[in-house]
Amino acid sequence: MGMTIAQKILSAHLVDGEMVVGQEIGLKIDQTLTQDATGTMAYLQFEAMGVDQVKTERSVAYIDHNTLQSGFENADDHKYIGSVAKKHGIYYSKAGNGICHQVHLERFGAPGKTLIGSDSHTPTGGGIGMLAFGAGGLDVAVAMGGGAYYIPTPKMVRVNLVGKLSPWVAAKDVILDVLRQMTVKGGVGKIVEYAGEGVRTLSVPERATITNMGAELGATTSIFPSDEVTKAFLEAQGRGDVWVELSSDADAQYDEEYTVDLTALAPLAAMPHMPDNVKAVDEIGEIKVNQCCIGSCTNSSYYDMMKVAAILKGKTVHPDVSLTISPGSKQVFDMLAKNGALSDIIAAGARILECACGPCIGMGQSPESGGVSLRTFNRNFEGRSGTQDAQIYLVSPEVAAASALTGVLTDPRTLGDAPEIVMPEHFDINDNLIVKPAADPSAVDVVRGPNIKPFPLGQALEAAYTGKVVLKTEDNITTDHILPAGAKLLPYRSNVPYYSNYCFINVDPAFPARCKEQNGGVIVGGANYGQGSSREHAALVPLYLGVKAVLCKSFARIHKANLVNSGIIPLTFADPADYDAVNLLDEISLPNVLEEIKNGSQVTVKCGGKTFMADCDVSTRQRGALIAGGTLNFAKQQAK
Ligand code: MIC
Ligand code: SF4
Repeated sequence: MGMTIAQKILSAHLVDGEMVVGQEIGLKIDQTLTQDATGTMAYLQFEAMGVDQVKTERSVAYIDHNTLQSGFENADDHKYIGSVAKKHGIYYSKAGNGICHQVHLERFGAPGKTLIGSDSHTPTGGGIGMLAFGAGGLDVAVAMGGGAYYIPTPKMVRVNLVGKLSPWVAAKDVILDVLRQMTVKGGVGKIVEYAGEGVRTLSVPERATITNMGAELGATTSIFPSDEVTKAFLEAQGRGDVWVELSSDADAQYDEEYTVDLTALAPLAAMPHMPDNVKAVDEIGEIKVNQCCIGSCTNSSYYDMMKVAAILKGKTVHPDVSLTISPGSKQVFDMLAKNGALSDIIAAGARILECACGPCIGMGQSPESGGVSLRTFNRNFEGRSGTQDAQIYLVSPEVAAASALTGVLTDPRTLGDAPEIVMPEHFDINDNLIVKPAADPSAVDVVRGPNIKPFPLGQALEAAYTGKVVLKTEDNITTDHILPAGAKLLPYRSNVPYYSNYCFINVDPAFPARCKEQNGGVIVGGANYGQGSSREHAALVPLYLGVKAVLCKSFARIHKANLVNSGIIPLTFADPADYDAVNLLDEISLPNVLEEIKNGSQVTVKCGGKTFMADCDVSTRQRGALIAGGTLNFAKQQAK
């Protein structure tokens, strides 16, 4: 039987297990990346593993999230990451060099290779035919040490792209349409492959916008074929030698198929507060806009910025709108400066931010109270912008720039002729913000600031567990709900004890205190619990607060893996109706949990006067980790 592109890369990297849908497989990882908000933990875990030099082909540590240095904390983390990178064979991309996914695509990614990154948008690499996964920091640490990365064998989804995008319609509209069709839960356990005649009409940055936001589908990853367009992009980056052709076999089998008619597509927007709450811009109408933010790992390429500059050229931003621009990388920024496009953007009245995540993660630029903000980003979860009642819409750079000029949500097709952007034959290459690892690692001292606290470790599982239900949530709880980010809290990513005071703060402010009073307990959730980011703090902090299990209707993939890594038991209701029988502060017990987890059977739950069963759908390897109280404990046991 023929294979899909993903299946070809998976089988070429298979080191453990069998590729049977749902069964766990272990993959050899060629490259890793970290960013600074998850990187400190990942490197502390890497150090705890005692590996001297990374065993990957390339590992890169980026500084792009915590770039607002309003105290010593972030700068100390940068210093720690820089020194640990230098010592252990990791390339270090300094603050100012750009957003990890954009820079990695430009300077390191390669078709046919595997990449894991401690950031959920790592699948951006799928834009050049790389099999790239978002993962928890510990998984990245293990891969840096040469260990396999484990995933349940995914189902295959094919998205057929038909026709060609019309003027003013963008790659962002393609992925918003896919989100409208598949929803934020629709991709869980699946790899999304793009195919069809429309593929060759899309440039690499457009493809990368689409694979980037595949994270919002909950997909394991997304991937495009590697073709002549990919080759031209890599050659323009001076890296034509890493190109290989990749396509699916004609008789490859897919579990699901969707179609996007590029020609018929219109400008779209994801309305507050979910990326799949998608409507056509002309259907939403001319709502008044307070802020437009252009950038993020979804839409900050040279191609995007050139479109924006052309729209703004010779015009002025509406008096009631604040427009921010964050180019995705130093390469993009520098090229805009050299060709004059930056001047067009500045002259129109945009506020230029450094090339980093910035407003996307609430690192500044929170909108005014109740403000409407149009963003070219990938997530519009409630409160993520830093303003709890802000109304965030996700749109293309074209819609954001057009609306910044008019002051209302604007269909750019009303602006006349669309700008034609030609991809450069040569990008400007200057890797002077990438620090190479030390030639003599023994001469490097790792620098640890006072905010860097040890990470919590789980306890071995006991025969039975009894505790209280410390929280009951609805469906679609994001990791931003579990642990908010933003400028005020991100500096505490390396300080779990402090960060724990903010766990679920926007869902139930009493949660941290309740956990302390009850000595931890069990969290009960709805469907798609833990969607969104890869931040393993969303597991490590509950672990610190004594949470022993999360019982919900279903999990998002990365969060579930992070829970297991931390030693928190992920349970799903065998009968979702039992969700209704469980209430906050009920006593909950798992009377045979150790035996049941050991034997791979369902877990008995007693709660609210009822006894019911829960599934613990994990692999044999993960059962070992749960019994040991987390993956690090398990690895140490096995090493004995
Ligand atoms: C995000 O977009 O939510 C982040 C911040 O990039 C996260 C990682 C983190 O929480 O540090 C992600 O997407 O994984
Ligand atoms: Fe950074 Fe936003 Fe991309 Fe996350 S989604 S990596 S915060 S730009």
